[in-house]
Amino acid sequence: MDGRKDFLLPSPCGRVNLASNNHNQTMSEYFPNVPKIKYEGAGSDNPFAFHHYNPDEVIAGKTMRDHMRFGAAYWHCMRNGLGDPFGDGTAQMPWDNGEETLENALARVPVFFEFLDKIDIDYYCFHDRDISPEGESLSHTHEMFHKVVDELETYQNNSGKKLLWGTACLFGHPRYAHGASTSPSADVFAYGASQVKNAIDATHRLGGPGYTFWGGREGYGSLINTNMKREVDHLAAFLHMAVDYAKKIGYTGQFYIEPKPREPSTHQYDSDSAACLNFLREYGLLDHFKLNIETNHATLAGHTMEHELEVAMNAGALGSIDANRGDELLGWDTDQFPTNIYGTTNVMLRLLKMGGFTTGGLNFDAKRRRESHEPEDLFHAHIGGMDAFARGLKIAAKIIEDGKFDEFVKNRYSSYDSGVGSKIESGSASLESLDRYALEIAPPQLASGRQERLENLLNDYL
Ligand code: XUL
Ligand code: CO
Repeated sequence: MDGRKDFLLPSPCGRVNLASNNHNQTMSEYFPNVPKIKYEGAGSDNPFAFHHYNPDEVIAGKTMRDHMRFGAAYWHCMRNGLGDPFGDGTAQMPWDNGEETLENALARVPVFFEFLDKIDIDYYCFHDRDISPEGESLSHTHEMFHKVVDELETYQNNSGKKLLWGTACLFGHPRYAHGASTSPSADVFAYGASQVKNAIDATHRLGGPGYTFWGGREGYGSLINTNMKREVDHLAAFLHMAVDYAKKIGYTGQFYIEPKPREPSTHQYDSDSAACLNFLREYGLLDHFKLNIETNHATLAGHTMEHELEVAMNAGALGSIDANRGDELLGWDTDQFPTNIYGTTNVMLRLLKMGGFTTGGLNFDAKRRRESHEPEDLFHAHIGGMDAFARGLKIAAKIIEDGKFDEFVKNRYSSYDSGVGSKIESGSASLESLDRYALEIAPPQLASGRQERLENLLNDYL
């Protein structure tokens, strides 16, 4: 369980400690103790500086900024009170009066853009309900939503900051307790469709190159009351409607599905990369969707992040990344900031090999720990994540340039480059021809996989 259910709902949980009632519309600096974060190099001991992320430095033919396309998550930065299942929120947000009003929603926008400016992050992502509240009716909800979208558009235009992707929160409100497109209620399906229509409109208007579907409740609590076949059919119908609507309004952004195996559902239909790809293929959606892979979701699925990335890449379907990490001692989606250089190196290795992002980026779907409740902690958290990815990028570029791993792996499969192996790969071998072949040769001699040697080599780069 994570804190999002506390802050995406107008629930008292997680909001209790936020209201300080000293919100001041004319305040120009919401983070007065934090300077604009700049690169100072590895020798710096300034905690408000990048020690490794140098946005304009060119690595492997591109600036770090262009490789990374870092994004900040509106939900974690602006709406996460840092509550957990056992306690209320702790986050100090002096700009937020804790009310679910349009006025308070609008008041958060300049804070977020000051944050983006000071942390030097170019992109952001949001759910509809992060940026604006539920209203008295669905039309009132949409009306407030588009007013905040107007405000975001103004701030984007004035700052040059960009939307990476938009999405609709189809998991927070109690109406989605049984799912949205997979709810047994067709009226709930329709409400979800209405939210998605408006969220796609907003993403289109804000120039977002991507739109994400994360189906937190698109799964089941138990099969005892579930018609899985109908639910999955409905999920596919929902996504087809989104594809059709995008076409109709001329939105050419990339749709993403974000896999996660469970939490809050017991089983989420988009459980991992392979399950998503199979679903997309089965329902004729593969041409319209790529995957947004999140590290902590890979862990929950019992996979490494590298595994999830490679499954997606091999299908030409790696679209974007939600950057974070889990905690080995906790079995849930802790959404911690990525600080593990092994992890970031492994991600950047795949990304470089893929040729980099087109529409996607590295969105920090990550939150501070509950104890890191001061506004400046938002900066320490993102600085650490950005520096960790910068180091991962540099290490990965060097590994690729040296080519030692690639050469080893290439040699490991070289028996398929000629002779019987190339016949197998080209499809010109058969069980009979291989039977004749195998009977004639000496028993196969196996070469070592040298896993430990390669692990040592990787450590030499770190
Ligand atoms: C939930 C999660 C979501 C998606 C967007 O675990 O990762 O925030 O990224 O809905
Ligand atoms: Co995510």
